[in-house]
Amino acid sequence: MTDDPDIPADSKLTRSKSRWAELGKFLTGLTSRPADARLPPGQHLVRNWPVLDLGQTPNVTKETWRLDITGAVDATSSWTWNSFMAQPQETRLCDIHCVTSWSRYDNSFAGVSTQHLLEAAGVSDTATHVVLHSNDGYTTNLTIEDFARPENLIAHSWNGEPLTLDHGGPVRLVVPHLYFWKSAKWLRRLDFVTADHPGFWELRGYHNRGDPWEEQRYS
Ligand SMILES: Nc1nc2c(c(=O)[nH]1)N[C@H]1C(S)=C(S)[C@@H](COP(=O)(O)O)O[C@H]1N2
Ligand SMILES: [Mo]
Repeated sequence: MTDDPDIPADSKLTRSKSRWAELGKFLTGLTSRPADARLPPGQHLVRNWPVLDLGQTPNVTKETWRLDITGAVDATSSWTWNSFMAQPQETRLCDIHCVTSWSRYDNSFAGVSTQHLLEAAGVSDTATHVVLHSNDGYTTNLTIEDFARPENLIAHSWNGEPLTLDHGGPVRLVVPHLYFWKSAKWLRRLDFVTADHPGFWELRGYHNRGDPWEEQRYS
């Protein structure tokens, strides 16, 4: 059923993941990726880390930061910095692919896995999507299966240092398998929903999913 050692065999998430596997939900996009490819089509490599956002940098501190978890959940909850840092912490290496065509290799992010959040927050089996809400008013949408990928992090650090404000500190999402606009900076609220609600860029001509290996840039 599962061979992921982080997931208890009987958990709600495991049951959900088993159902998704039966439905073949994970068998999209990446199947067309050449075995030896690292740079997706149309991308070029950069060594710096560009800053891209709506230009409204909210000044959120660890003390004032809250992450609300709402919608299709057992009970609405809100994480403070201390309760967030008390969750199991992971460090993961990933490549970043921005839809504006830059890619950056070998980024080490640290934080809490989205799989852990789904468990800890008691997200309902009825949730099909999540809408990420940020302190700058930005929103973006993900399916639950894209949100639940084992490499995704709710991240507070990059390459061993706290995330700078420019890059979404104190806390941002990191979803490496999709274009980086899905990785919301200045995370404020996760709203689990039972229908799709396109976000800021998705309502403005960008692809609803954004798989760089399929070049899903525009809708
Ligand atoms: N809150 C918020 N998150 C955001 C954005 C934004 O404008 N606001 N821009 C997105 C886009 S388009 C990109 S490419 C990445 C850029 O992240 P970076 O500035 O850390 O490289 O953040 C994404 N997350
Ligand atoms: Mo972007």
